[in-house]
Amino acid sequence: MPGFRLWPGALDAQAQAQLTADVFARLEAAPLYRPMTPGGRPLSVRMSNFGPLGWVSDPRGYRYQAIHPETGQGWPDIPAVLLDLWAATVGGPTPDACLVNLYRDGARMGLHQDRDEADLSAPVLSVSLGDTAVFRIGPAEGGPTTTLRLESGDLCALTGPARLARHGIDRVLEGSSRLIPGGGRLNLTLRRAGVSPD
Ligand code: MD6
Ligand code: FE
Repeated sequence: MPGFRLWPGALDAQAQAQLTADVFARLEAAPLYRPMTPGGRPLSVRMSNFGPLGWVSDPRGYRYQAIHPETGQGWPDIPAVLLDLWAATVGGPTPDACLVNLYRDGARMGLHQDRDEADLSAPVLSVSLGDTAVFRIGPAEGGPTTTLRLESGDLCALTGPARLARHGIDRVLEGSSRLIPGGGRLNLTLRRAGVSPD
């Protein structure tokens, strides 16, 4: 699919372990929680955010906001290594939001489009850590989808013509990695959510 980019094995074992430690340290200040869908059901994925803006969902809808909905505090900063990965892959103006997703106990994510960002021309970059996921992707307009596996250390991005592709996580192969303390899969997605300051 044009605009879908994949960098398999971009992070080696040591980089994965360091990034995982960085993420869990920041989650002390911004705990994972289960957002509610606008329809009032809890998501199976647990979430938090890093950066000036964080993606949230609740009965009022989907949006980006500067504070954690449960603690009322600002989100922790984005780990520097993630900003470096952005610069080395998709490049362009620096991201202002990093959504953290933790999949455990059969959590999955339905097909969706990432379209809550102010500028839909900026890419979204995803970093996978821990258990392998079955990622599904298809055209923005609907129609046939394909699946591929995202393994620990892989990066992928939705850019250009794939920016509004429909995508989701069918399932996570539980126990396929020992990286995450307590098991499961972490996914970090870097975005430009807000309005560019120029
Ligand atoms: C996940 N990823 O891998 C979910 N979004 O857990 C996403 O929803 C995603 O992988 C935008 C761009 C890349 C992604
Ligand atoms: Fe997404």
